[in-house]
Amino acid sequence: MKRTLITSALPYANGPVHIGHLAGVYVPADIYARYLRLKGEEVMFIGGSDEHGVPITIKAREEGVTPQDIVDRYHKIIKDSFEELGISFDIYGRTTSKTHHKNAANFFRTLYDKGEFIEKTSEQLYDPEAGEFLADRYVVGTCPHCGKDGAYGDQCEACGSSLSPSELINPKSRLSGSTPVLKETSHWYLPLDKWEPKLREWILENHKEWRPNVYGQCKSWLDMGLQPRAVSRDLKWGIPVPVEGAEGKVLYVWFDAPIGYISNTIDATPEWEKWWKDPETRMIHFIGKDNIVFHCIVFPAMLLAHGGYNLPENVPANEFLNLEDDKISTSRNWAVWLHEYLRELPGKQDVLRYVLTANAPETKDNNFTWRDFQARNNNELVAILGNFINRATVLVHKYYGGMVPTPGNFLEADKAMIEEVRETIKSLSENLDNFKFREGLKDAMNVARIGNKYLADTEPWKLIKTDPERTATILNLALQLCANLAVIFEPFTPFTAAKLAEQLGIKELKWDLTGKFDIIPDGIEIAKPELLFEKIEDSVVDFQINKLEEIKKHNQLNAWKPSPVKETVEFPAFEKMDIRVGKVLECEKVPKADKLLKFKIDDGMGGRTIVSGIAKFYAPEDLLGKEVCFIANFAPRKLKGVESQGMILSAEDADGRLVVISPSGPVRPGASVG
Ligand code: B3M
Ligand code: ZN
Repeated sequence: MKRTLITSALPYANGPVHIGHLAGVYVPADIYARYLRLKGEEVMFIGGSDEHGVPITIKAREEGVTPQDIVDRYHKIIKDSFEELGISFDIYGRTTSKTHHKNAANFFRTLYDKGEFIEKTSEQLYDPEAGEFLADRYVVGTCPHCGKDGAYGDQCEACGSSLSPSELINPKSRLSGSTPVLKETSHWYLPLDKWEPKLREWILENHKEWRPNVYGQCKSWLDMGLQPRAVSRDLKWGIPVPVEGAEGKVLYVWFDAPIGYISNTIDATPEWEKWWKDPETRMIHFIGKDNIVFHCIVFPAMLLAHGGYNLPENVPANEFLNLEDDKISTSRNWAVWLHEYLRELPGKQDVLRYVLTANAPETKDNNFTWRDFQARNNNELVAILGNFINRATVLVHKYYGGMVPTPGNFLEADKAMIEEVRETIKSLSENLDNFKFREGLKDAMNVARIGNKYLADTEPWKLIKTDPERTATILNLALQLCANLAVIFEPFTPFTAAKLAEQLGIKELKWDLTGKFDIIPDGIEIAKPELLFEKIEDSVVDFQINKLEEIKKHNQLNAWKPSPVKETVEFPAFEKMDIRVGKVLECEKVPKADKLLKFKIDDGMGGRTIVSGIAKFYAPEDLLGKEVCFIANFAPRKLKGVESQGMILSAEDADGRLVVISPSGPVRPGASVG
């Protein structure tokens, strides 16, 4: 293959990007692009914002601004923060561009003229007050699966079920709050079923090497049987359907967005066609797992229907990244936002890239924690990689004033080290060729480990007194190993690699330097060592962890709703419940029961024992002498061998802790509550 077109999913410009997006798509795509470039291959790396779609119009409506305002704002934030993280797009475009509007409309028109669409009329939800059809996200209601309110027409975020708007119980329009009605409308559909045999053969027969998660999802879609899919919508924001009589209709966002990859290539180069149509070009889509069907089934069907385009060679989709063991969520603000990270941890781009790759959710969902972030920085980047480079360069400065020493004969230990480095880099290349970035990063770090071991075994700091010639060989090889590290870490930690290359006087990093041990000529002077990584202190991650804790608290407060009021009861039923006030005379823990406290209560009737499950919230002495309310005619029951003659009343506070209910002024023991 001559060249590789790399695409990365176009993020919706309705919010900034977070670490989940980065770990899932942009960091691996960038590693791959940089790796191929280092190998001297021709690469085109496409990115861009997805600026259509209902989430954008909803956000605009919420803020009382136009959709264009929203996408302008977030396109800039996203683009700038990607750049600062070193994501090396050849172009970062946007789907509101003129090129894209024209290109997507032409694409649709070609399929339309070829008779590739079917036109169908169906009933869809319509807001009679607003006079608009309602896209899935514009309808909210009660989830038929979990019963929670606030489920959207396409998905319930509480339980994760996919829904269609007609399944919602008590649906409401988000435009006007009115109840939607069904109304007829006609749309264009791409008959995916027509392409099913081709897709089946292409994926299931010819791409068995795809990741199991991707292959598996495709197989289950294909096995269910493909249906025609609507490619237009009744919306105001989007690319108008380029057909007479289609007023008020736009291209469905998932029809236009992948065409955005093509449009952005057109903006990048007049030679765009060679990247899309020449069979000598391979195309790789980097995406998250929720985008698999669009990139493996729908977009390929569009390309087939159009004709003349290549299909992707691979679609290395990732699973999801969690944050501190909880699902990343934009609506709950449960995320580490890239633009905030860059502001709060300046100069630490490579640390984030490293940690996200080390924890990449390649085969299963994975987790990001700030403690792990700190540990990987301090124990790996600082203690292994930084330490080796620092030791080698400091010794060269100490013994030779920074001049690269001339090596003598290689001993067995040297040859073994060189061989091990070569083997490890070979494994690294294979891993990157197969989109195994996490494993690849391990290999890269192992090369630094080999360096540390080499120095520890050969002890040049001792030899310098007795065998200066041997010391020169060791330190020369150690520097050559540093040069190898500069190359192999470039895809992962490009800022560090560039600094290191400069320090070592390497003009251009190239993959074919790897495994070589004569990269740096002897006699040249290397720059003064400068620390490549610094330790991250507890205070830095504590700040981040506190920030997340605040968010969690805020979410809990916001999410809280009193439970629904129970069925109506008449006075006699209430009267049956005998609630009294009593005074706590004694209180102790119940042995072998960490939840239970045993109370002796003065009930004005000779006293009684009550066992209550509040030991987690009160120490025995806390309630001594306090007046509490209890149900006096509650049937006695044994708890851990103690008979409880009643039930103490309590309520939950904002942190889920039980608080005992007391009268607001003094009353006599045994007084009835009513
Ligand atoms: N904007 C969805 C997403 O960000 C969508 C990707 C488009 S790729 C052509 O998950
Ligand atoms: Zn639900």
